[in-house]
Amino acid sequence: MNKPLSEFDPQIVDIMRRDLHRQQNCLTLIPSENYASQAVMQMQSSVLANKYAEGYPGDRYYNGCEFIDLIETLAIERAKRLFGAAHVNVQAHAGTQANMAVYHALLEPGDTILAMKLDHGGHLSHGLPQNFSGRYYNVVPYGVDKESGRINMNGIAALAEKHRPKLIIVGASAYPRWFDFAQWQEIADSVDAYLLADIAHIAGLIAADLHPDPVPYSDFITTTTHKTLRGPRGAIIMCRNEFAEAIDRAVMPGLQGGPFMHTIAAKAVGFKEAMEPAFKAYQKQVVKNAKALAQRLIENEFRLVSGGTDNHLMIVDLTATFEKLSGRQTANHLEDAGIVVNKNTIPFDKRSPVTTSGIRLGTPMVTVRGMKEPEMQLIGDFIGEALRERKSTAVKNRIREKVRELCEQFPIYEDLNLWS
Ligand code: DSN
Repeated sequence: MNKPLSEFDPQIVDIMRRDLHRQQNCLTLIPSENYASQAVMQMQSSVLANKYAEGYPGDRYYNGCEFIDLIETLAIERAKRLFGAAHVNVQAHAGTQANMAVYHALLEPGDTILAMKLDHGGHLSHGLPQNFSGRYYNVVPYGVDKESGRINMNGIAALAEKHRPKLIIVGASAYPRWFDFAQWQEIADSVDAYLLADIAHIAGLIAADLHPDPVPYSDFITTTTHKTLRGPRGAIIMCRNEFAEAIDRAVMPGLQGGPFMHTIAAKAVGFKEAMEPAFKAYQKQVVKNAKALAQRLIENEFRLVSGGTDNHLMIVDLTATFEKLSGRQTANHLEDAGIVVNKNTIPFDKRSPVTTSGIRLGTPMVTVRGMKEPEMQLIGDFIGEALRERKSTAVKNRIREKVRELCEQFPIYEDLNLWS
Protein backbone atom coordinates (compact mmCIF):
# COMPACT_ATOMS: atom_id res chain seq x y z
CA MET A 1 0.00 0.00 0.00
CA ASN A 2 2.73 2.48 0.93
CA LYS A 3 5.22 1.63 -1.77
CA PRO A 4 6.11 4.50 -4.14
CA LEU A 5 3.69 4.50 -7.07
CA SER A 6 6.42 3.70 -9.59
CA GLU A 7 7.25 0.53 -7.63
CA PHE A 8 3.69 -0.45 -6.86
CA ASP A 9 2.25 0.13 -10.35
CA PRO A 10 5.03 0.56 -12.90
CA GLN A 11 2.61 -0.35 -15.68
CA ILE A 12 0.40 2.72 -15.29
CA VAL A 13 3.37 4.99 -14.48
CA ASP A 14 5.02 3.89 -17.69
CA ILE A 15 1.92 4.72 -19.75
CA MET A 16 1.62 8.11 -18.04
CA ARG A 17 5.29 8.84 -18.79
CA ARG A 18 4.80 7.90 -22.42
CA ASP A 19 1.98 10.42 -22.64
CA LEU A 20 4.17 13.02 -20.91
CA HIS A 21 6.77 12.48 -23.64
CA ARG A 22 4.09 12.64 -26.32
CA GLN A 23 2.94 15.98 -24.85
CA GLN A 24 6.54 17.24 -24.77
CA ASN A 25 7.46 16.09 -28.29
CA CYS A 26 4.27 17.15 -30.13
CA LEU A 27 2.87 20.54 -30.97
CA THR A 28 -0.64 20.52 -29.54
CA LEU A 29 -2.97 23.02 -31.20
CA ILE A 30 -6.25 21.83 -29.67
CA PRO A 31 -7.80 25.11 -28.48
CA SER A 32 -9.75 23.59 -25.60
CA GLU A 33 -6.70 21.98 -23.97
CA ASN A 34 -3.94 23.56 -21.92
CA TYR A 35 -1.00 22.70 -19.66
CA ALA A 36 -2.09 23.33 -16.07
CA SER A 37 0.66 24.75 -13.89
CA GLN A 38 2.55 22.52 -11.48
CA ALA A 39 0.86 24.38 -8.58
CA VAL A 40 -2.60 23.58 -9.94
CA MET A 41 -1.70 19.91 -10.45
CA GLN A 42 -0.13 19.67 -7.00
CA MET A 43 -3.35 20.85 -5.36
CA GLN A 44 -5.48 18.61 -7.56
CA SER A 45 -3.63 15.52 -6.38
CA SER A 46 -3.76 16.54 -2.71
CA VAL A 47 -5.34 14.95 0.39
CA LEU A 48 -8.42 17.09 -0.15
CA ALA A 49 -9.57 14.35 -2.53
CA ASN A 50 -10.30 12.29 0.59
CA LYS A 51 -13.14 14.45 1.89
CA TYR A 52 -16.88 14.31 1.30
CA ALA A 53 -18.53 17.72 1.64
CA GLU A 54 -22.06 17.67 0.20
CA GLY A 55 -23.61 21.06 0.81
CA TYR A 56 -22.05 24.51 0.84
CA PRO A 57 -19.68 26.37 3.21
CA GLY A 58 -21.23 26.48 6.71
CA ASP A 59 -24.05 24.12 5.73
CA ARG A 60 -22.74 20.60 5.02
CA TYR A 61 -24.17 17.12 5.30
CA TYR A 62 -20.83 15.85 6.62
CA ASN A 63 -18.75 16.74 9.66
CA GLY A 64 -15.06 17.56 9.48
CA CYS A 65 -15.53 20.35 6.93
CA GLU A 66 -13.84 23.18 8.88
CA PHE A 67 -10.95 23.54 6.40
CA ILE A 68 -12.95 22.47 3.38
CA ASP A 69 -15.25 25.45 4.03
CA LEU A 70 -12.25 27.78 4.03
CA ILE A 71 -11.09 26.35 0.71
CA GLU A 72 -14.44 26.60 -1.05
CA THR A 73 -14.96 30.14 0.28
CA LEU A 74 -11.53 31.16 -0.98
CA ALA A 75 -12.24 29.69 -4.44
CA ILE A 76 -15.58 31.54 -4.58
CA GLU A 77 -14.08 34.86 -3.45
CA ARG A 78 -11.22 34.62 -5.94
CA ALA A 79 -13.54 33.77 -8.85
CA LYS A 80 -15.80 36.71 -7.91
CA ARG A 81 -12.80 39.03 -7.88
CA LEU A 82 -11.36 37.67 -11.12
CA PHE A 83 -14.57 38.10 -13.13
CA GLY A 84 -16.42 40.73 -11.08
CA ALA A 85 -19.36 38.33 -10.65
CA ALA A 86 -22.03 38.68 -7.94
CA HIS A 87 -22.43 34.97 -7.16
CA VAL A 88 -20.24 31.99 -8.06
CA ASN A 89 -20.81 28.27 -7.68
CA VAL A 90 -17.47 26.44 -7.92
CA GLN A 91 -18.80 22.88 -7.58
CA ALA A 92 -19.78 22.02 -11.17
CA HIS A 93 -17.70 19.05 -12.28
CA ALA A 94 -17.51 20.07 -15.96
CA GLY A 95 -18.88 22.51 -18.52
CA THR A 96 -21.85 20.35 -19.48
CA GLN A 97 -22.86 19.99 -15.81
CA ALA A 98 -22.60 23.78 -15.42
CA ASN A 99 -24.96 24.31 -18.36
CA MET A 100 -27.28 21.57 -17.07
CA ALA A 101 -27.48 23.38 -13.73
CA VAL A 102 -28.62 26.61 -15.41
CA TYR A 103 -31.30 24.74 -17.38
CA HIS A 104 -32.35 22.81 -14.26
CA ALA A 105 -32.65 26.04 -12.26
CA LEU A 106 -34.71 27.87 -14.90
CA LEU A 107 -36.52 25.61 -17.30
CA GLU A 108 -39.19 22.94 -17.48
CA PRO A 109 -38.97 20.16 -20.09
CA GLY A 110 -40.29 21.50 -23.39
CA ASP A 111 -39.24 25.11 -22.75
CA THR A 112 -37.61 26.88 -25.67
CA ILE A 113 -33.87 27.61 -25.86
CA LEU A 114 -32.19 29.61 -28.63
CA ALA A 115 -28.63 28.31 -29.09
CA MET A 116 -25.86 27.88 -31.65
CA LYS A 117 -25.83 24.77 -33.86
CA LEU A 118 -23.00 22.32 -33.27
CA ASP A 119 -21.76 22.41 -36.88
CA HIS A 120 -21.64 26.22 -36.79
CA GLY A 121 -19.53 26.25 -33.63
CA GLY A 122 -21.92 25.43 -30.76
CA HIS A 123 -21.52 22.79 -28.06
CA LEU A 124 -23.18 19.41 -27.45
CA SER A 125 -24.90 20.75 -24.34
CA HIS A 126 -26.42 23.65 -26.30
CA GLY A 127 -29.15 21.44 -27.71
CA LEU A 128 -27.70 18.69 -29.90
CA PRO A 129 -30.61 16.28 -30.47
CA GLN A 130 -28.54 13.33 -29.13
CA ASN A 131 -27.64 15.28 -25.96
CA PHE A 132 -29.93 15.63 -22.92
CA SER A 133 -30.35 19.30 -23.85
CA GLY A 134 -31.81 18.50 -27.25
CA ARG A 135 -33.95 15.73 -25.81
CA TYR A 136 -35.63 17.63 -22.98
CA TYR A 137 -35.92 21.16 -24.37
CA ASN A 138 -37.32 22.71 -27.51
CA VAL A 139 -34.13 23.98 -29.09
CA VAL A 140 -34.20 26.59 -31.84
CA PRO A 141 -30.74 26.59 -33.42
CA TYR A 142 -28.96 29.61 -34.88
CA GLY A 143 -25.88 29.65 -37.08
CA VAL A 144 -23.50 31.92 -38.91
CA ASP A 145 -23.97 33.62 -42.29
CA LYS A 146 -22.69 31.58 -45.18
CA GLU A 147 -20.69 34.40 -46.74
CA SER A 148 -19.16 36.07 -43.69
CA GLY A 149 -18.91 33.06 -41.36
CA ARG A 150 -20.11 35.43 -38.62
CA ILE A 151 -23.25 35.58 -36.51
CA ASN A 152 -25.76 38.05 -37.91
CA MET A 153 -27.37 39.83 -34.96
CA ASN A 154 -30.43 40.88 -37.01
CA GLY A 155 -31.03 37.20 -37.70
CA ILE A 156 -30.77 36.39 -33.98
CA ALA A 157 -33.26 39.17 -33.14
CA ALA A 158 -35.71 37.83 -35.75
CA LEU A 159 -35.43 34.24 -34.43
CA ALA A 160 -35.93 35.45 -30.86
CA GLU A 161 -39.00 37.47 -31.87
CA LYS A 162 -40.49 34.51 -33.75
CA HIS A 163 -39.84 31.76 -31.16
CA ARG A 164 -39.92 33.75 -27.87
CA PRO A 165 -37.33 31.50 -26.11
CA LYS A 166 -37.18 31.36 -22.35
CA LEU A 167 -33.38 31.14 -22.53
CA ILE A 168 -30.86 32.46 -25.07
CA ILE A 169 -27.37 30.95 -25.03
CA VAL A 170 -24.45 32.94 -26.39
CA GLY A 171 -21.17 31.08 -26.61
CA ALA A 172 -19.38 28.49 -28.69
CA SER A 173 -16.70 25.86 -28.93
CA ALA A 174 -15.57 26.76 -32.42
CA TYR A 175 -16.26 30.42 -33.22
CA PRO A 176 -13.20 32.58 -33.94
CA ARG A 177 -14.84 36.00 -33.46
CA TRP A 178 -15.88 38.17 -30.52
CA PHE A 179 -19.31 38.13 -28.91
CA ASP A 180 -20.78 41.55 -28.18
CA PHE A 181 -22.72 40.59 -25.03
CA ALA A 182 -24.48 43.98 -24.78
CA GLN A 183 -26.25 43.29 -28.08
CA TRP A 184 -27.25 39.83 -26.89
CA GLN A 185 -28.73 41.27 -23.71
CA GLU A 186 -30.74 43.77 -25.73
CA ILE A 187 -32.27 40.92 -27.76
CA ALA A 188 -32.90 38.79 -24.65
CA ASP A 189 -34.60 41.74 -22.91
CA SER A 190 -36.75 42.45 -25.96
CA VAL A 191 -38.39 39.00 -25.66
CA ASP A 192 -38.15 38.57 -21.87
CA ALA A 193 -35.63 35.75 -22.18
CA TYR A 194 -32.83 34.93 -19.76
CA LEU A 195 -29.31 35.22 -21.15
CA LEU A 196 -26.66 32.56 -20.54
CA ALA A 197 -23.11 33.28 -21.71
CA ASP A 198 -21.08 30.08 -22.05
CA ILE A 199 -17.53 31.45 -22.06
CA ALA A 200 -15.71 28.11 -21.68
CA HIS A 201 -13.31 28.82 -24.52
CA ILE A 202 -12.69 32.52 -23.96
CA ALA A 203 -12.70 32.75 -20.15
CA GLY A 204 -8.95 33.41 -20.00
CA LEU A 205 -9.24 36.20 -22.56
CA ILE A 206 -12.14 37.73 -20.63
CA ALA A 207 -10.26 37.52 -17.32
CA ALA A 208 -7.37 39.36 -19.01
CA ASP A 209 -9.69 42.06 -20.48
CA LEU A 210 -8.95 40.95 -24.04
CA HIS A 211 -12.55 40.16 -24.98
CA PRO A 212 -15.83 42.04 -24.25
CA ASP A 213 -17.06 41.32 -20.72
CA PRO A 214 -20.24 39.22 -20.35
CA VAL A 215 -20.75 39.93 -16.63
CA PRO A 216 -22.76 43.18 -16.82
CA TYR A 217 -25.06 41.77 -19.52
CA SER A 218 -25.72 38.13 -18.63
CA ASP A 219 -28.05 36.51 -16.10
CA PHE A 220 -25.84 33.42 -16.03
CA ILE A 221 -22.28 32.68 -17.11
CA THR A 222 -20.76 29.22 -17.29
CA THR A 223 -17.18 28.32 -17.97
CA THR A 224 -14.84 25.41 -17.75
CA THR A 225 -11.68 26.16 -15.80
CA HIS A 226 -9.12 24.25 -17.85
CA LYS A 227 -9.13 25.84 -21.30
CA THR A 228 -7.69 29.35 -21.83
CA LEU A 229 -8.18 29.87 -18.07
CA ARG A 230 -5.45 27.25 -17.41
CA GLY A 231 -6.82 25.86 -14.15
CA PRO A 232 -7.78 22.26 -13.36
CA ARG A 233 -10.42 20.33 -15.31
CA GLY A 234 -13.76 21.53 -14.01
CA ALA A 235 -16.28 24.35 -14.28
CA ILE A 236 -17.96 27.21 -12.45
CA ILE A 237 -21.29 29.01 -12.74
CA MET A 238 -21.66 32.74 -12.20
CA CYS A 239 -24.98 34.52 -11.87
CA ARG A 240 -26.79 37.55 -10.58
CA ASN A 241 -27.56 37.41 -6.85
CA GLU A 242 -31.27 36.85 -7.45
CA PHE A 243 -30.47 33.42 -9.01
CA ALA A 244 -27.85 32.36 -6.44
CA GLU A 245 -30.04 30.02 -4.43
CA ALA A 246 -31.64 28.45 -7.51
CA ILE A 247 -28.22 27.75 -9.05
CA ASP A 248 -26.74 26.31 -5.87
CA ARG A 249 -29.75 24.04 -5.38
CA ALA A 250 -29.64 22.99 -9.04
CA VAL A 251 -26.03 21.84 -8.61
CA MET A 252 -26.59 20.12 -5.25
CA PRO A 253 -28.93 18.31 -4.65
CA GLY A 254 -30.27 18.82 -8.20
CA LEU A 255 -27.51 17.27 -10.27
CA GLN A 256 -24.47 16.40 -8.20
CA GLY A 257 -23.60 14.92 -4.82
CA GLY A 258 -20.20 15.46 -3.27
CA PRO A 259 -18.05 18.24 -4.69
CA PHE A 260 -14.48 17.43 -5.75
CA MET A 261 -12.72 19.43 -3.06
CA HIS A 262 -9.24 18.79 -4.48
CA THR A 263 -10.41 20.25 -7.77
CA ILE A 264 -12.08 23.21 -6.06
CA ALA A 265 -8.79 23.92 -4.26
CA ALA A 266 -6.96 23.67 -7.59
CA LYS A 267 -9.53 26.06 -9.11
CA ALA A 268 -8.66 28.53 -6.33
CA VAL A 269 -4.98 28.23 -7.26
CA GLY A 270 -5.82 28.74 -10.95
CA PHE A 271 -7.87 31.87 -10.15
CA LYS A 272 -4.94 33.30 -8.13
CA GLU A 273 -2.63 32.65 -11.09
CA ALA A 274 -5.11 34.35 -13.41
CA MET A 275 -4.92 37.54 -11.31
CA GLU A 276 -1.13 37.78 -11.79
CA PRO A 277 0.25 40.27 -14.37
CA ALA A 278 2.00 37.35 -16.12
CA PHE A 279 -1.40 35.85 -16.95
CA LYS A 280 -2.46 38.95 -18.87
CA ALA A 281 0.83 38.92 -20.79
CA TYR A 282 0.26 35.23 -21.58
CA GLN A 283 -3.28 35.84 -22.90
CA LYS A 284 -2.07 38.75 -25.04
CA GLN A 285 0.50 36.44 -26.62
CA VAL A 286 -2.15 33.73 -27.14
CA VAL A 287 -4.14 36.19 -29.27
CA LYS A 288 -1.07 37.52 -31.11
CA ASN A 289 0.02 33.95 -31.83
CA ALA A 290 -3.43 33.02 -33.13
CA LYS A 291 -3.38 35.97 -35.52
CA ALA A 292 0.16 35.08 -36.68
CA LEU A 293 -0.76 31.41 -37.22
CA ALA A 294 -3.96 32.38 -39.07
CA GLN A 295 -2.00 34.72 -41.34
CA ARG A 296 0.60 32.05 -42.13
CA LEU A 297 -2.08 29.48 -42.90
CA ILE A 298 -3.70 31.94 -45.30
CA GLU A 299 -0.27 32.46 -46.93
CA ASN A 300 -0.16 28.66 -47.28
CA GLU A 301 -3.44 28.95 -49.23
CA PHE A 302 -5.79 27.71 -46.55
CA ARG A 303 -9.24 29.23 -46.18
CA LEU A 304 -10.28 30.12 -42.64
CA VAL A 305 -13.92 30.31 -41.62
CA SER A 306 -14.73 34.05 -41.32
CA GLY A 307 -11.33 34.83 -42.83
CA GLY A 308 -9.31 34.86 -39.60
CA THR A 309 -9.59 35.13 -35.84
CA ASP A 310 -10.14 37.60 -33.01
CA ASN A 311 -9.50 35.10 -30.24
CA HIS A 312 -7.38 32.01 -29.53
CA LEU A 313 -8.70 29.68 -32.25
CA MET A 314 -9.35 29.32 -35.95
CA ILE A 315 -11.27 26.88 -38.16
CA VAL A 316 -9.70 25.74 -41.40
CA ASP A 317 -12.21 25.01 -44.19
CA LEU A 318 -10.49 22.21 -46.07
CA THR A 319 -12.97 22.18 -48.94
CA ALA A 320 -11.31 25.25 -50.40
CA THR A 321 -7.81 23.68 -50.59
CA PHE A 322 -8.05 19.90 -50.49
CA GLU A 323 -11.59 19.09 -51.49
CA LYS A 324 -11.31 15.34 -51.08
CA LEU A 325 -9.56 15.47 -47.71
CA SER A 326 -11.79 15.21 -44.65
CA GLY A 327 -11.03 16.78 -41.29
CA ARG A 328 -10.51 13.32 -39.84
CA GLN A 329 -7.89 12.39 -42.46
CA THR A 330 -6.22 15.78 -42.11
CA ALA A 331 -5.89 15.49 -38.34
CA ASN A 332 -4.38 12.01 -38.78
CA HIS A 333 -1.84 13.25 -41.36
CA LEU A 334 -0.84 16.08 -39.03
CA GLU A 335 -0.49 13.70 -36.10
CA ASP A 336 1.93 11.67 -38.25
CA ALA A 337 3.97 14.89 -38.50
CA GLY A 338 3.85 15.50 -34.73
CA ILE A 339 1.11 18.17 -34.83
CA VAL A 340 -2.02 17.45 -32.79
CA VAL A 341 -5.24 19.19 -33.87
CA ASN A 342 -8.87 18.15 -33.88
CA LYS A 343 -11.22 17.59 -36.75
CA ASN A 344 -14.12 20.02 -36.70
CA THR A 345 -17.24 20.66 -38.74
CA ILE A 346 -17.37 23.85 -40.76
CA PRO A 347 -20.60 25.84 -41.10
CA PHE A 348 -22.95 24.14 -43.61
CA ASP A 349 -20.69 21.08 -43.60
CA LYS A 350 -21.75 18.32 -46.00
CA ARG A 351 -19.83 15.74 -43.97
CA SER A 352 -20.84 14.29 -40.60
CA PRO A 353 -19.32 15.44 -37.27
CA VAL A 354 -17.33 12.20 -37.28
CA THR A 355 -15.71 12.91 -40.65
CA THR A 356 -15.94 16.74 -40.99
CA SER A 357 -14.58 19.12 -43.61
CA GLY A 358 -12.48 21.20 -41.24
CA ILE A 359 -9.91 21.26 -38.50
CA ARG A 360 -9.79 23.51 -35.43
CA LEU A 361 -6.52 25.03 -34.25
CA GLY A 362 -5.68 27.12 -31.21
CA THR A 363 -2.64 28.67 -29.58
CA PRO A 364 -3.10 28.39 -25.76
CA MET A 365 -0.65 25.48 -25.39
CA VAL A 366 2.14 26.53 -27.71
CA THR A 367 2.01 29.94 -25.98
CA VAL A 368 2.46 28.38 -22.52
CA ARG A 369 5.65 26.83 -23.94
CA GLY A 370 6.95 30.33 -24.73
CA MET A 371 6.49 30.22 -28.49
CA LYS A 372 5.87 33.51 -30.28
CA GLU A 373 5.13 34.80 -33.80
CA PRO A 374 8.25 33.34 -35.52
CA GLU A 375 7.36 29.86 -34.24
CA MET A 376 3.74 30.35 -35.46
CA GLN A 377 5.10 31.00 -38.94
CA LEU A 378 7.13 27.80 -38.77
CA ILE A 379 4.09 25.84 -37.56
CA GLY A 380 1.92 27.28 -40.35
CA ASP A 381 4.54 26.14 -42.87
CA PHE A 382 4.82 22.68 -41.26
CA ILE A 383 1.05 22.26 -41.58
CA GLY A 384 1.06 23.44 -45.20
CA GLU A 385 3.89 21.12 -46.23
CA ALA A 386 2.62 18.10 -44.27
CA LEU A 387 -0.76 18.35 -46.02
CA ARG A 388 0.53 19.12 -49.49
CA GLU A 389 2.97 16.20 -49.19
CA ARG A 390 0.63 13.99 -47.18
CA LYS A 391 1.31 10.94 -49.34
CA SER A 392 5.01 11.04 -48.49
CA THR A 393 5.88 9.28 -45.25
CA ALA A 394 9.44 10.60 -45.63
CA VAL A 395 8.24 14.24 -45.64
CA LYS A 396 5.96 13.67 -42.66
CA ASN A 397 8.82 12.00 -40.77
CA ARG A 398 11.14 14.91 -41.61
CA ILE A 399 8.58 17.41 -40.32
CA ARG A 400 8.03 15.29 -37.22
CA GLU A 401 11.76 15.51 -36.50
CA LYS A 402 11.73 19.31 -36.97
CA VAL A 403 8.71 19.50 -34.67
CA ARG A 404 10.56 17.46 -32.06
CA GLU A 405 13.58 19.79 -32.27
CA LEU A 406 11.33 22.84 -31.89
CA CYS A 407 9.56 21.25 -28.93
CA GLU A 408 12.90 20.55 -27.28
CA GLN A 409 13.64 24.28 -27.25
CA PHE A 410 10.25 24.96 -25.59
CA PRO A 411 9.62 22.38 -22.83
CA ILE A 412 6.07 22.02 -21.50
CA TYR A 413 7.35 22.01 -17.88
CA GLU A 414 10.70 23.08 -16.48
CA ASP A 415 11.28 19.68 -14.87
CA LEU A 416 9.90 16.70 -16.73
CA ASN A 417 11.11 14.37 -13.97
CA LEU A 418 8.46 15.66 -11.60
CA TRP A 419 6.24 12.73 -12.41
CA SER A 420 8.89 10.05 -11.94
N1 DSN B 1 -15.98 22.34 -25.59
C1 DSN B 1 -15.38 21.18 -26.20
C2 DSN B 1 -14.14 21.58 -26.93
O1 DSN B 1 -14.13 22.72 -27.32
O2 DSN B 1 -13.22 20.81 -27.19
C3 DSN B 1 -15.21 20.12 -25.23
O3 DSN B 1 -16.48 19.77 -24.72
